[in-house]
Amino acid sequence: MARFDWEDPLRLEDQLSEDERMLRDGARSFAESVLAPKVIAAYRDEVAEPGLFKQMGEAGLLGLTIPEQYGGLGAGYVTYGLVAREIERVDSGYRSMMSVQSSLVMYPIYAYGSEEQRTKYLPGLAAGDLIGCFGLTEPDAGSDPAGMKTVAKKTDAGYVLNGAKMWISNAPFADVFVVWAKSEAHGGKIRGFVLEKGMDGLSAPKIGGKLSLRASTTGEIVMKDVAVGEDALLPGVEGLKGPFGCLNRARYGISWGVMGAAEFCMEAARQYGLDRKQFGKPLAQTQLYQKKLADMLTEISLGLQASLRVGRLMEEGRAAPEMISIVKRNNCGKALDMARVSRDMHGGNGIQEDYQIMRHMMNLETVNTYEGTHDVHALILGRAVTGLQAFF
Ligand code: TGC
Ligand code: FAD
Repeated sequence: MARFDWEDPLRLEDQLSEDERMLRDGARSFAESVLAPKVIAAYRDEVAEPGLFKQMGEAGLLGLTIPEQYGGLGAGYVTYGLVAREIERVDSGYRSMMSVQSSLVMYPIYAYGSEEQRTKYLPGLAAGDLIGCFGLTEPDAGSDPAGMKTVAKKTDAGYVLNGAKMWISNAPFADVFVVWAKSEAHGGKIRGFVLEKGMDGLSAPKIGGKLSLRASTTGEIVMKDVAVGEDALLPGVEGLKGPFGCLNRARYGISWGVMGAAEFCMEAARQYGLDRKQFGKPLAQTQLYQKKLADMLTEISLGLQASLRVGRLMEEGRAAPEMISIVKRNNCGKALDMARVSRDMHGGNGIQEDYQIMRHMMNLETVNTYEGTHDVHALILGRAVTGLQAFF
């Protein structure tokens, strides 16, 4: 009879290559040595840490899937997911910093950019010398990005952009802004533009007052007559499939990342239950406590297997966006539930920053909302099942 290992219940380890395990272990060691020691204070004090990008770049964590000639590692999507899991085991905000840079800034420049744009930006972004952000959401266009108001008007020299983006990760300290706008010269179709810090009319004020994802800095992007040359346009894509192509990759990474946060919450609850005695015995020896751990173990095992499957299909070029909706939606929703349960299992201590559960719980509220809310992914899947779209 095979032995059961609660730390690897469905033998995920056996399904990974040696290279995948090696890069995963490197990310774990970075997360434990660099990120974990600072996260409690960073979250409490809402510390902006642009310097972390350089450290992530040196550790090879930025643009993992981008070919080596542009500074990436040319790694597969399973590696990317495994790394997201390790970083988010510490904090969703740190994973956000990394995944925006990799999937939402480097990927579109690589996939839709000209050769000049690739060579100009990608090596610096991979090294963490440049920091990127991705502007799709607007104050009046969140779940419905087609309703965006940002416009690009054609001029003799290039384009002039006007508009405002909202809730943009990394924006206040970004050097490179991938921004999506309706281009009048292209029949009002959505096009991508690469803007740079310091351009006249471009600003990125910080959004304060967040009670979630506080270790990641979020801002607006305000564009007032920002004039750019023709070389700022991403030539390779037109329409919403441009930003959605990037979101597919980021959403997939999130599906792994949140499982890392959930694993942290589950392992903490297990240890707490073994250590804490009430009514003369460890909490972990009660039926209710064990049921909660069994539910968590089950959801995490299934969530990881599903993400692994989608990652392999992505590597084979056979992943449909709806598959990504399944894992983004289910893993985020389940991770949030698990963090709430773990918070409860820690009793009063569960609200303390030292136990770290409440921080994960608060972060996961954001992760359940961004990159398509839980309900928006339900509607994407509902449309696939019925053939009827229920968005409007
Ligand atoms: P719809 O008619 O469905 O599609 C319009 C065009 O886009 C194509 N498309 C996709 N292409 C590639 N991948 C996908 N996943 C795609 N989904 C759609 C589609 O084929 C079509 O192409 P074409 O050539 O026919 O024009 O568009 P819709 O307007 O009805 O969309 C509806 C909906 C709700 C699915 C979509 O708008 C949606 O997903 N909304 C959620 C918005 C969202 O996810 N925003 C994320 C902002 S970025 C962010 O949150 C970053 S946080 C990062 C961090 O800090 O970690
Ligand atoms: P809304 O779209 O107004 O949704 C509000 C509620 O209505 C939700 O519950 C939603 O599910 C529901 N809803 C919407 N439409 C329907 C419908 N048709 N039927 C039923 N229910 C519906 N965006 C970027 O572009 N770049 C970033 O880097 C970025 N980073 C972010 C970082 C943080 C910390 C946060 C909080 C957000 C970030 N976002 C970013 C924005 C994020 O993607 C949006 O918040 C998200 O897409 C939801 O949009 P909204 O906030 O406008 O909510």
